[in-house]
Parts: sequence; C-alpha cells; structure tokens
Amino acid sequence: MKKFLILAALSAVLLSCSSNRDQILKVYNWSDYIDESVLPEFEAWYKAQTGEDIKVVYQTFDVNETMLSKIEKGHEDYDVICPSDYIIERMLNEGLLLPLDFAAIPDSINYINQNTSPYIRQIFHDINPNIDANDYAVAYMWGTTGIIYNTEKVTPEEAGTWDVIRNPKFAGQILIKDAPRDVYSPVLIYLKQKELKEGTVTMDELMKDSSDESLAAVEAFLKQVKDGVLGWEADFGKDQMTKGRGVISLNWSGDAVWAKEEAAEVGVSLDYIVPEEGSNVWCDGWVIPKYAQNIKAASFFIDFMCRPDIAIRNMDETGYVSANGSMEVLESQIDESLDPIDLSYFFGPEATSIRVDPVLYPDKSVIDRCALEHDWGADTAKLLAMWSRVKGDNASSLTYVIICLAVLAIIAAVLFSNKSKKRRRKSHRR
Ligand code: N2P
Repeated sequence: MKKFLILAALSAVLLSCSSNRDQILKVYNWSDYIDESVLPEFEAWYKAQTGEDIKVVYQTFDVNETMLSKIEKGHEDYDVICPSDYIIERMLNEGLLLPLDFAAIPDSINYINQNTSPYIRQIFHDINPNIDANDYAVAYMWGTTGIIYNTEKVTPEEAGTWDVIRNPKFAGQILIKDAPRDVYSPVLIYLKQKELKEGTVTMDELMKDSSDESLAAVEAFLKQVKDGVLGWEADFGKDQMTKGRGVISLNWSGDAVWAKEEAAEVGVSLDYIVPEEGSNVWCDGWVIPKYAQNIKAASFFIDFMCRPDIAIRNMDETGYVSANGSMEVLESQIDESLDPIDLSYFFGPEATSIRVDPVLYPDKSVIDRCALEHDWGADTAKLLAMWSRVKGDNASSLTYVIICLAVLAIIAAVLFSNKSKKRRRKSHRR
C-alpha cells in the first residue's frame, strides 16, 4: 500500500511537471535583439488562437558559440533559438534541428512565406546545397559586419579599410566585437585582397578557409591590433561609441543604427561603413532544436515574429533589420530626406529607388562585396584557440600580477588570522 502511494505521488508530480511544460515556451535569443513588450503580447495572442495558456521563459546570449555549446553539449531544452547562418549550418550537419511544420497554423494567420524576402530565402538556401535550411529555419534579422566610426575623429577614407583597426592613430579607442568568426572573416578578406582582385581566390572560398596558414596570418594581424584595443566586447561597444570613449568599433550594422541614433541625441556623430575590401553578410534565424519540448508553441512564436507590425517593433527597438520583405515593413522605414537607393534585390522589382537609411538596407554594390560565412566543423576549435591566444595575451602581464598579488594577500591574511587565534587561545588558557 505504502509503495503504491509513493508511486501515485511520483506520477502526479511527473504529470504536473509535464503539463506545466506544455504551458511554457523557452526562448533563447541574442541580447538586445527584441522589443520585450512583444513577449506578453505573444502569450495573449497564443491564448486567443489556441485557447491554451503559455508562459514565455526568455533568456539571452551574447555570442553564437555560447548558445551552441548549451545545445550541443548541455542538451538544454530550449524550444526556439536564434543562431546565425553558419551555426544553423553546423546544427543542420549535426542533426540538432527539427524540421519546421506550420500546418497547424491557419492560413489567415500564417505570416511566414508571404513575408520573408526572396533574397533572404536564397541566403538560407545557400547555407547547404544538400539540405534546404529554409525547411529548418525562419530568418529573423540580417545585416553586415563593418566599422562604426566617430566622424569628428575618423575620416570615411580611414574607416573605409579594415586596416583601421590597427591604425596607431586610434590606439586605445578601438572596440572589437568578441565574435571570433565575424572578426576572422573581414581580416582574412583584408589580407587576401590582392588574390581576390586577381581572381585566384573567391570570397566563398575564403569563408571556408580554416587552413593553418590563414589562421596564423589572421592571428599575426590581430596581435598587432590588440595593443590599441579598448575592449573586446559582446554588447557594450555601441554604448562606448555613443559616449565618445571609442572612435572605431568593428561591429554589426544593427548596432551601428542603434548607436548612431543614441549618439545623435547627445551630440556625438557616428557613421557606419562596410570597408572597400569586402565583408560578411549574415542572417540570424529562428530554429527549433532537437531537445525542444514545446514544438507547437515554438512554431506559433516563429510565426508571430514574422507578423509585419511585430517585425517593425523589433526593428525600431534594436536597430536591426528584419528579414521581412513586406510592403508594410518597407513603408515603415521610408525617410523622404534621404537619397534613394536600389533595393530591388530585397523588396522586389518595384523597389529600385527607395529612400531608406543605407546602414539599415545596404545598396546592391555593398552586398556584392559581402559573403556568407560557413561552418568549419571540427576546425572551429582551432579558431577558438587562436582567439583566446590573441585576447588572453592582451590581458596577460598585468592580470597575472594582480592575481598573484591577490592570492599572496589572501594567504597572508589567513596566516595572520590563524596566528592571532592561537595567541588568543594561549592567553585564555593562562
Ligand atoms: C544583437 C546581436 C546581433 C546578432 N545584440 C548579429 N548576428
């Protein structure tokens, strides 16, 4: 009888846990990458559509690699996550993603296919020639990697080459994104510019180049950069630029849009450029990992993120550009004071002359000198080792001296307090 009661109690606990899990949606996204007020709105919308309760548990990460390791090694049960293209490629190759299925979502509220820009669908298609990533991922935001610069301290010519990140004139005022792949790619493009011009190598080949020779060349370049680095930052670079502490920031276009606007309010003038040698174009997308436990709510969440008004709010809040190619999104970004640019590649043949911020939507000539990164598989470990050698050396001498002094101080304090205790005990006994 006792055994039966224990078993019944255990089953009740398990049952209540599992039914609770059905009402929880675990979302894992980049920091500063959403208008968080859309989350409770999703909960209400989900209830209205399905009659079911849902609670969003929202967590953030700063770099792709941290997020990946939680899924790859930790098998964490996030329901929906937002990796970048080359990580989507890796997760696809490793069988870590579930195919998406929106059949349960009525046509009247299915915002996915009708809104994703064909340009972005092509980017996802190019991720892997054998498996169409569009079957596993829905694009969220996209952009380029480039240089944010303070226009009072740096000329567009100086900022227009990747060499600027090791320009001694700006030493101590340079911020580098703590994103190994997104720094490696532009530096390699810079180092191989002659070969690119001569046509002996293509951008796509460079994005797959994890050779020891290229890694060593990028490492040598970055070691020249590091003495001038104000910070390797995951998300504080844009803020440092608005405060005028940094004058150069290797960063993503969305952070540039946010920083330009914030800086203008305090009288600091920033601009953004994709250096002439070329760069990478990236796209982050929603995927459902293999260990997800609420696939239904995850699918509805992805759909909700594609609703044009939600996409616009996320853009306005973060500075990043939605993959949504609908007219509603296009119209929300028009600013008649700007020069027209050709955005037909993104919004379709009608959009040859559109007045929008070119940092948000680069014109075709910028896109043409950018390429998509690719997964390196096991060679990624070589990149991460190189990255920590570069950054670790930077912290070295002073950090080690401080750590040694702190350890000595702790040992001295412990010895001193033991001695005093002994003395006190002796005097008590007397
Ligand atoms: C925003 C993160 C943007 C991710 N904090 C760019 N791939």
